[in-house]
Amino acid sequence: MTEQAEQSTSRCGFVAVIGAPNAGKSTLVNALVGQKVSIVTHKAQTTRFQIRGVAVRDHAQIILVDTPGVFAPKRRLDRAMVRAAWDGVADADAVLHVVDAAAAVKRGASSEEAELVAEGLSKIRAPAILALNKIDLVAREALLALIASLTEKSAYEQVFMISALTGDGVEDVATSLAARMPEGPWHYPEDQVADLSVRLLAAEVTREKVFLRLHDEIPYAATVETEMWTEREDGSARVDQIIYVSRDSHKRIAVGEGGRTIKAIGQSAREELEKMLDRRIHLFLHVKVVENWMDDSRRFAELGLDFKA
Ligand SMILES: Nc1nc2c(ncn2[C@@H]2O[C@H](COP(=O)(O)OP(=O)(O)OP(=O)(O)O)[C@@H](O)[C@H]2O)c(=O)[nH]1
Ligand SMILES: [Mg+2]
Repeated sequence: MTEQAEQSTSRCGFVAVIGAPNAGKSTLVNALVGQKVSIVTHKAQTTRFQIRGVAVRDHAQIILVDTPGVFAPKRRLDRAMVRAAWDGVADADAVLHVVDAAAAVKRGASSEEAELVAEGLSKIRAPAILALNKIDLVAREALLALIASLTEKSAYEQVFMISALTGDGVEDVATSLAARMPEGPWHYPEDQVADLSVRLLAAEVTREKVFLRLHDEIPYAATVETEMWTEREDGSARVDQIIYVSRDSHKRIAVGEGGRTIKAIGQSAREELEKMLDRRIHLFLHVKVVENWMDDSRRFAELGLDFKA
């Protein structure tokens, strides 16, 4: 094949990955990309802004737009997150709707979130694909009833039963998405898997550890910023980050007795970051109390969130 002919077969497009909080959207994006680009926790509302992961299959570059979960928003940050989720859908070539099958079977397919997603899907032009996720937790018979009720609510071009965690069915989703990408040149270089800056990625990794280590209300009211990134001559980097919390009492919990909690958060964040970047990192974490960071429009803008959503 000549170079020209090979180029003409290249395809590239956007896939918006949407669904209720905790459905497994980020886990699926990571599985499709083949490495971690978006943080994952057992808590709802982990992803706060759009994250692009890049998967390549059959000459097609599939740009997966991981989005915050769709739910009925109450706070300003919530509203901006839900807006960011739907913004990802507007220009997409396909929409991948991820549903937590285990949760849906337990409580019945309909929920406020399910209704919100169904309503949103009814307004879009791009073809929607349903990925019924977490099938490792559900009996096959229960899935059929669930599919019947979900396909009644929205028109899907295809339905997949998958486990983003074990990888079961994930390649079938990849093949389907690749075939749906329009012809055109690739947006990203061959070896690029994500498009967030290393500073933001590092902040996200630490936020994941904050979510995993601290319980209840603190994670939702906390944010992480990379303040400084200093390259060292020996090839390592010094990374200074601030964990912002909204109250003194939260700061005490985040730091922990004798600094034990913050040390553990720092250690696991550093280990993960070193693995992801394949280099040595010296991570310095500081905890600061800022009462109203959630009402700071600058912070929203940095994450591509709409302050007035
Ligand atoms: N058993 C099982 N657990 C899964 C599967 N996929 C994801 N999970 C778990 O579900 C939880 C939520 O996963 P995430 O990928 O963070 O979900 P999300 O939809 O991105 O959540 P938000 O960003 O909060 O909207 C994590 O604890 C995952 O490990 C799966 O196929 N099977
Ligand atoms: Mg997520």
